[in-house]
Amino acid sequence: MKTPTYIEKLVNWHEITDAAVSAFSDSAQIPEKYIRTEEVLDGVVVGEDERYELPVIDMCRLLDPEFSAMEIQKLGAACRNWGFFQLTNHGVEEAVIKEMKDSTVQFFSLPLESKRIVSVRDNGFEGFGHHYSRANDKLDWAESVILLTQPVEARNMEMWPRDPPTFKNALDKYSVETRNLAFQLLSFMAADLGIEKEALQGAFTGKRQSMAIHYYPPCRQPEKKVIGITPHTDGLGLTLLLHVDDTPGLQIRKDGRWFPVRPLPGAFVINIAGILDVLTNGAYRSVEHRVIPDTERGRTTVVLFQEADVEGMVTPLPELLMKVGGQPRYRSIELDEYVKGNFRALADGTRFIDSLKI
Ligand SMILES: O=C(O)CCC(=O)C(=O)O
Repeated sequence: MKTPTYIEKLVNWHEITDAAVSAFSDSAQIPEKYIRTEEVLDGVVVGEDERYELPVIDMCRLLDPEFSAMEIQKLGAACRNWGFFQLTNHGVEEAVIKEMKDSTVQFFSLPLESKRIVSVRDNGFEGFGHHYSRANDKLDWAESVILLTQPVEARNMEMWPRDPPTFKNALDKYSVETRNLAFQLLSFMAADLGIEKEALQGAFTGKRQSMAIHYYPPCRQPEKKVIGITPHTDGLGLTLLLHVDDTPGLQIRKDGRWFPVRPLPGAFVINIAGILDVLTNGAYRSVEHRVIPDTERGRTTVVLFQEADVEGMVTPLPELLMKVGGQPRYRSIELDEYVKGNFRALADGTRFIDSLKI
């Protein structure tokens, strides 16, 4: 199956070379193209000494009639104020998660030539490599694989790793479980927004899901400032992130400061992406985040992106506007145009949904 044309030529991919692998393996010599001093120093990082709590939502409480209303309120506050939360007791089968984690670790442990069998090709967006920013041609301190996972007919199986042999099955199952989890969460978000769950879920039904797996090697020279993922906001609908290990690194920008996420064992990190921000007419916020590599330990994550639209448009949900009698805060735009604009903005380091604000 051909790569969807809407992303062609828009994602900047860079091949992982032997030189990158050797820089990653001991970080003794860090090539100039990875050094991002200004970006790393932009904004204060909240330190260990400051007490702060990123929201934690408990799925068991969402499902328990006794606590559900309270937990839904907490969920709504997390989506409005932070755009991020950790989700505990999510109910995704442990065996599915384990197989996905193991397969991801095994893939990244392969020699470069084995990983390069699924290197990104020509103008495609799926496969192995690392992305870079068009604005300054700088590289992230990471290697990644991006794949389209749903709908099943849209999968480009040539780009799915064959090694380890468990990978395809693991991702297939994981993709279904995470989609189901996303839909369950959307029903509680709808309750918080005061609309029928079908209105919100409907925007996600049958839509694309894609996956990124990332490996961030340690960077043993902290004074050489490198970035695991350049600051960005996610463009699609809802993002579900799984920490494969307990290495921290993800930071969320709030009120001009970076808040490090302390991964809770077994939890997902969920965040609001641009389309959901627009669907909720700005009630839920898609928030900037970045990854700073650890100085000692590598970090691996599995990230799932659920896309959404309303009859091909990225637009505030009519049900929501009717309910609050509010004015749309964003102008409507066709999904394909939105995705193109979003990728262009990502490469330029800007935020596309800001350009849709009325
Ligand atoms: O790996 C992470 O912690 C963040 C990944 C991310 O932001 C992304 O894939 O867009």
